[in-house]
Amino acid sequence: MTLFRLISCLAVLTLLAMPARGGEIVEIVQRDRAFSPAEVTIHVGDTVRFLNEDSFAHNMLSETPGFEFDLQLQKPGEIKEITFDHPGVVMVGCDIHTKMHLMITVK
Ligand SMILES: [Cu+2]
Repeated sequence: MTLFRLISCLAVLTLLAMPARGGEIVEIVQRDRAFSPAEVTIHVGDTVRFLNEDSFAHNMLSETPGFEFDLQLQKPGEIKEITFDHPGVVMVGCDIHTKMHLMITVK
């Protein structure tokens, strides 16, 4: 076995030994025109799941540069999800209720 192959094998083994990160689902509830919790820290690859417990619709969106999204109209009881694939701090709001604020830190 050449030294290069040995180093390659060691690199692969190191990657395999690293703890898996991401892939978790983190729940955020919308209730009384507010997010609960209003701040959350997640890992790259995690999914934030919004559950609308209000009796009216919401419309989650973010205008944070690099994290822009619009989850469209979310009816009562409806679930919307979004996965974050790179780190940063994301400010999320509601297009209908402009006082709703959520801060997501993606590590
Ligand atoms: Cu709303």
